[in-house]
Amino acid sequence: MLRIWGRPTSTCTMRVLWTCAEAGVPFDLTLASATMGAAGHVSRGGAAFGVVDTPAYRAMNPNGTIPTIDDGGFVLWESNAIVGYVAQTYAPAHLFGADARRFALGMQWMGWENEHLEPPLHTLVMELVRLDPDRRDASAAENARQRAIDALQVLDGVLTRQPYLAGDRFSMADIPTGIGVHRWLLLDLERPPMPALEAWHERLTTRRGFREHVLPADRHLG
Ligand SMILES: N[C@@H](CCC(=O)N[C@@H](CS)C(=O)NCC(=O)O)C(=O)O
Repeated sequence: MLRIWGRPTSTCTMRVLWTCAEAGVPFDLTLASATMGAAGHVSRGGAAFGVVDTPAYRAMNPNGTIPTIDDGGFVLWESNAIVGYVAQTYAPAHLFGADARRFALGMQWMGWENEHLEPPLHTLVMELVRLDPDRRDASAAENARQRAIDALQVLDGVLTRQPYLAGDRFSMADIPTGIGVHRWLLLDLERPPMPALEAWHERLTTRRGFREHVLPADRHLG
């Protein structure tokens, strides 16, 4: 069985969990993290799940980050690489139409998400939720809000012309981006309306893998 190390509250881990659900791949999840545990973020006084600092884990993933997978002895880290691997190996037709161009569009949007959406979202979660109020920086939060809006307008523009990011049907391109947008919509801040983006997000919320691994409120903002 595919083994996954990570935590269900990490957007990077969620990408892998949702992809496995889409692909129908059973998995065994070992809770692992240096920064969060059952009681939330360590900055709130709770203990982290750990595991990531053990020699055995570092031998698999020298970064000490999550997620990592082991599929029958094949070890892989970097969540988007894992999404691509699971899609290629277990569900090419479902996750990219078994088409090289649609696969490449998936890689494009996953790389874009890491580059343009993930950094401002990380800042917003830290500044609005996780840091002690006396350590927060309002101008960093506002700057991140603006950067997130700029990025999301790119998505909204594409989604006014097509229902999904790689075209007319759901694909792996929608997974990391959909998780980022879901988190954005949960944050307590001012958001300009983006109707095409919101309608796409609504479509994603009907998927079983999304409902199981992304929708639960306790996966976010803890
Ligand atoms: N680009 C890497 C990022 C890995 C990463 O930084 N993961 C975060 C969670 S999203 C992490 O390890 N956080 C610290 C922890 O929980 O120990 C990926 O996509 O896998």
